[in-house]
Amino acid sequence: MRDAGGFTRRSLLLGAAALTASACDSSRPHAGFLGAMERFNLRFQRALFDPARLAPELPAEAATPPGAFPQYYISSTIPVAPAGWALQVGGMVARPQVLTLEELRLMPRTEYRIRHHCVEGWSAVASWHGVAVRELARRVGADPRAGYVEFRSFDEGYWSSWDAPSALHPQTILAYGMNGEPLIPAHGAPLRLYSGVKLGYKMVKYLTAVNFLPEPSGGYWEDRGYEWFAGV
Ligand SMILES: Nc1nc2c(c(=O)[nH]1)N[C@H]1C(S)=C(S)[C@@H](COP(=O)(O)O)O[C@H]1N2
Ligand SMILES: [Mo]
Repeated sequence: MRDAGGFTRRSLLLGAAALTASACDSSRPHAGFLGAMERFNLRFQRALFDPARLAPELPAEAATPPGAFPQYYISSTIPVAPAGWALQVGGMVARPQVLTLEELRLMPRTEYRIRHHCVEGWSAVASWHGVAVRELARRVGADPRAGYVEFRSFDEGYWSSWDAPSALHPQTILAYGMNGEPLIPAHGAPLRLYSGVKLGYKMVKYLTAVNFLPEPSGGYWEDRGYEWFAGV
C-alpha cells in the first residue's frame, strides 16, 4: 500500500519506530496517556489498520533459514514451562476453562507463513500453526461486550492486551508449532500468540492465561511507552 507521498505505510511505521524506540530491551520514559486522545487514537488506528485485512502468505522459499529467526525473552535464561502447564481462559466468558496442550491441539488448526515485524526494525519469515483465538472465544462463550483480550505469560510476567477485533482476526492464533515442528522453548513453548496484524512485542510467548476484558490492561512494553495498538 502506498500513500500520496510514495512511502509504504509499513516503512513509515518502522521508520517512526526506529526513531523513537531503540530496542525491545531498553525502556523509554514517556508512557501513553488515557482518555479522549487515546480513544481518538484507537478509532484512527482501526480505520488505518483494517482488522479484516489478511497478511500476505509467503512461499516456502521466503522462510528465514533455521536458527536465523531472532529469539526474545525478558528472563535472563530461556523460560521453562511449569510442570503440569495448562492454559487458563477466563474473564467475561460463559465457561471459564483450563485447557491442556492436547485439548488445544484437538481444536481446529490454522497454519500460515507470514512475515514477522519487530519494532526494532528487523523482520523474519516462518510458518506457524495453532488454534485461532476466535475458536477459543467460541469454545468458552466469550461475551461480545468484552472489547479487549489480555494475554499473560510465565516469562517474568510479560503480558499484552489487545483490542478484540485484532484478537479475533482469523490469523491471530495460539501457536504450538513453528515451521511444521512443535514450538521450541526459545520461540515460546508450549504456547505463544502469533498474528499477522500486530508488531512482534504484542505476540506474547510462554502463555499462561487469556482473559476477555471490558477494558485494556496495558502491557509490558506498552507500559514502558511503546504504542498500545501496534498494528502492522
Ligand atoms: N513472553 C515474552 N513474549 C514476547 C517477548 C518477550 O520478551 N517475552 N518479546 C516480544 C518481541 S519484542 C518479539 S519481536 C517477539 C519475538 O518472537 P521470537 O522470539 O519468536 O522471535 O516476541 C514477543 N513476545
Ligand atoms: Mo520485538
